Amino acid sequence: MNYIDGTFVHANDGQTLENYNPATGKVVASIPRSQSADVAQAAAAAKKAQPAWNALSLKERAAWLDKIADALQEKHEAIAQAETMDTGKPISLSRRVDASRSVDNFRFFAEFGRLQKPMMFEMDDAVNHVHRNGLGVVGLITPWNLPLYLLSWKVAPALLMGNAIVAKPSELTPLTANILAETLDELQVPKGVFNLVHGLGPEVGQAILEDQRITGISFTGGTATGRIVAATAAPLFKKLSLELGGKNATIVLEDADMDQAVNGAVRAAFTNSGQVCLCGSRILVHASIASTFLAAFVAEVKSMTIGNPVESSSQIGTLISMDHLEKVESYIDLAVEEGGTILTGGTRAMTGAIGPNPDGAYLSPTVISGLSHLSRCATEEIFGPVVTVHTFETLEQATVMANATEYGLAGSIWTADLEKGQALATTIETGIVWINTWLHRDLRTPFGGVKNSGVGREGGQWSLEFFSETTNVCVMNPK
Ligand code: TXE
Repeated sequence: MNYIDGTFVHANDGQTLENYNPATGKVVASIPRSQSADVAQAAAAAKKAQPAWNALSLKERAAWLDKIADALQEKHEAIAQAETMDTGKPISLSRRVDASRSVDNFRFFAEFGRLQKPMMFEMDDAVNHVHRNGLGVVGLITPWNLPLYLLSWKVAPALLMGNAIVAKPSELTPLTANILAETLDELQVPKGVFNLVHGLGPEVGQAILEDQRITGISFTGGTATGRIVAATAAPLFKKLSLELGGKNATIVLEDADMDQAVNGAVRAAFTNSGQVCLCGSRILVHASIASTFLAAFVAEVKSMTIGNPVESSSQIGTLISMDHLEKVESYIDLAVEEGGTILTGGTRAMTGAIGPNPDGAYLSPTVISGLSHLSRCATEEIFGPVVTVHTFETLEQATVMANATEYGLAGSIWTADLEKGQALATTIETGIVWINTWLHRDLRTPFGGVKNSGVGREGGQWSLEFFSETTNVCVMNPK
């Protein structure tokens, strides 16, 4: 159901969309296929509710975030189960990452809000006071790979800074957004402050982009969609945050701790079946250690348990959909055409505790070598359990190879020489680099990409700045 002005409602015209479990191919829910009329109602409700919400103090809104965190914590298992049913990701991952981080996002921004100090700039003869207010109504558009994790990453700072929200989750993964709406409803968050409108990107998403009452858009999704978002929203002078795709390099230097590097590279490549924008989908390894590294890497990949996502033992579940599976497979075919060698994987893995399920979008983790670092498979975002491996001789070559894509989101460097690692990190065109780790997050730090990976940063102060407008009041000292 949509959640508009504090009420759960169907789409105005009653249309629906079916929502599938990618592990079984079965329909698990039906959601509204909303249109611009539904968005208009949500935007109107948000616009009405926003001034009173904005009038609360930062501390009062932070207290709301704490309540939301507490309530979501109680639903931790329900959230994990819903996320696994919607995405096909292993339940252990949904528990450890999706459900936990959704709670943490609210908890973090509550605490971070309380730490904010009044901003003042003194002059010889005057004092400037910087006031921050919410932007107004913000549109939050989120993808399917980390549904509640990414939605809550936007909802929490947006609420904290005094905004009212019109949110649209991916049509492929609507379930946990509903849990969030139910939670806010149970807590009696003022009506209209949070509105949820389900439906398709070109219909609901587009209407959010175009609605004049919505003054800021925070979008996470594919780069191609990001281009449409920017083209629609920029001429309307909406504030825009774009978190887009990635084609991140895992760079293994000759002095790396081999076990640590192999383990890290496997995690970076195959977490959530490679469907994380931060995934290390290209491994650049120093030629002198390439054969040792590759042997250990392939052995570890082969040992991963592919299975029914609801089983705690499964390390790899399904991809998001059969359509996406076919897209990823087309890249594997292309890799072979481009001269690559498949070292492991590349096949549908119809396994799991429930027995082979040809309707499940299972694909075994795939490692490809022998491709040019400029090949399509090594430069385009595949967003699946596919990693290409390339070798380099010098750090300069590693930099050139790492930078040879249109993307610039993240990367990791594995080395025993932290100074060398840090120097190399500064040569990579990217928003985030990890050294001897991957996806190790401090929520205060800036998160986002350069080049076609996006515009702007999220996290800590960056999120607060995005979701607010400042007014500088300059007060002349009395004579
Ligand atoms: O994402 P979309 P898709 C990448 C990945 C994947 C590709 C496409 O490579 O294969 O993007 O995935 C909404 N106006 N990433 O098709 O379409 C849509 O309904 C407004 C990387 O699922 O970008 C959904 O809510 N909104 C990424 C959201 O945009 C529109 C995570 C994202 O969907 C819209 C997911 C429109 N015209 C995919 N069209 C990451 N960076 O993590 C669609 N949407």
